[in-house]
Amino acid sequence: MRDIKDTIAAISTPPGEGALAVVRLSGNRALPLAAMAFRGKSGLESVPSHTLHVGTLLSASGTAIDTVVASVYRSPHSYTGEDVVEFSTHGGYYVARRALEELISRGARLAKPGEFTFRAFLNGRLDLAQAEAVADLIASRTERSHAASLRQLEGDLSREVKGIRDDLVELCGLLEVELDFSDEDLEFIDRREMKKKFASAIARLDGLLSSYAAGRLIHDGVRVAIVGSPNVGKSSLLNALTREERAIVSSAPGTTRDTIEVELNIGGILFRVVDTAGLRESVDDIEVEGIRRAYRQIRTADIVLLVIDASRPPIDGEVELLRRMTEDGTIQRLLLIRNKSDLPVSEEWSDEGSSFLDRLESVSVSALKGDGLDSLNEKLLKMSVGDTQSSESHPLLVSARHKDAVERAMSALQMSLRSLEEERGGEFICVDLRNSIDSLGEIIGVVTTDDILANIFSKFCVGK
Ligand SMILES: Nc1nc2c(ncn2[C@@H]2O[C@H](COP(=O)(O)OP(=O)(O)OP(=O)(O)O)[C@@H](O)[C@H]2O)c(=O)[nH]1
Ligand SMILES: [Mg+2]
Repeated sequence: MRDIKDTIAAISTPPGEGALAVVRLSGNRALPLAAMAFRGKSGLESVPSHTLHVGTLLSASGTAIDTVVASVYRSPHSYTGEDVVEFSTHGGYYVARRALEELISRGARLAKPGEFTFRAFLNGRLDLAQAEAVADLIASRTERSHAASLRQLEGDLSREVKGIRDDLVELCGLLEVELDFSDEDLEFIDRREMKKKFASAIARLDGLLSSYAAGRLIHDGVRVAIVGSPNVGKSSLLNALTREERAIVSSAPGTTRDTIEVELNIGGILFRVVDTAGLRESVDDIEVEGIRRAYRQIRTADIVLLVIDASRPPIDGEVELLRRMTEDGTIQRLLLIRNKSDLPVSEEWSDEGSSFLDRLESVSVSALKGDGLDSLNEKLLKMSVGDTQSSESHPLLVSARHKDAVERAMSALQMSLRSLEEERGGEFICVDLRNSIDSLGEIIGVVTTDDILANIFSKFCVGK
């Protein structure tokens, strides 16, 4: 994909019937290739950048394919930094494909996934974190994930990473000069001053790392598992949250077997809520499998909603089950749902044995009547993204790749600081400092490998 001599072409709109489709062309020969297939008032090769031209797209034999609008962007002022022509054709299954074939038969090459954005990266139009944000922006489905990817595209994260990296590069540079004069025992920067700079970089990296807990959930969505004993109203709760009869509800315990997943938008965040089989000892093979699946959901959930039927006393083994859940260190966040609040509360939930439940975050709801759902939604939001606001000034870390790089940068920086504190030689401080600089460089693409790039751009759609 690093070969940027070819002129590439692709359909940039999704397949299917629609009013318009866009066929995009980028590269050295984009203008002559487009001009060959286009008949309009002016020849496309000589028109100025950022202009639109109505005309006819022609096959090699001169027959008309479609009436189109050609948008012309000249290098370097285009998305890719190269000459770019975009043909807006009529939509549908045939026309855009036919137009693409025509451009390819005249010498363009079919673009690989993400290749336009890859060229934008190679030509310095975007850094790597910004290029990744393009894919995220396209994939975003809620207000908050959209806002996060837009901010990353605008360079929020890149600026912060570059700022920290520049400071470290400067430190490293001074240490290296010092090493060159090591015979003379000179110190170019005061060690106290240096420690301050380290502390500031560590604090900034720490800020990024701590934004990841919320950033990941904003980016990937929040997995919520609804669990509890049979018949407590788990499926009713799922239906109430979605305002749809999604899962079967019945008064017979053991109704739900398979897991049922729905997606909800709460406060601009995507929640993937899963209803599961009621947890109990069972000899029924299908139910046992359902319960196994329920436990799998519990292990992978970001938030577990532990549902009880507060209108009846605990059933056999239920208190024990609840206690196990609350003590299970693998469960990240637990919210107790006291369901059936439309009925009188059973006193037995206040017994000594159940007092540990009072220490849990909880909410009373009636899945049947829809009471308490607003407060449940509020708690879900607070437990997942806390107080992070979409407009907050600190950049968010949303991708596992970035978090991994920041973690490596942090541990190298801490090792470097230790060398400094132990008053070891400048070369020791520098080795780790350079590693830290490189890790940060991976985020914005100053340091990359073909593997990293292939991995990132292969996730794009063709035509972007
Ligand atoms: N009064 C009242 N009844 C409810 C409420 N929520 C659920 N129910 C009733 O409780 C019974 C069980 O509801 P489900 O939603 O099927 O319970 P479940 O936890 O999914 O049950 P399993 O799938 O068998 O584990 C049904 O008869 C519901 O109508 C509620 O808030 N108030
Ligand atoms: Mg159910």
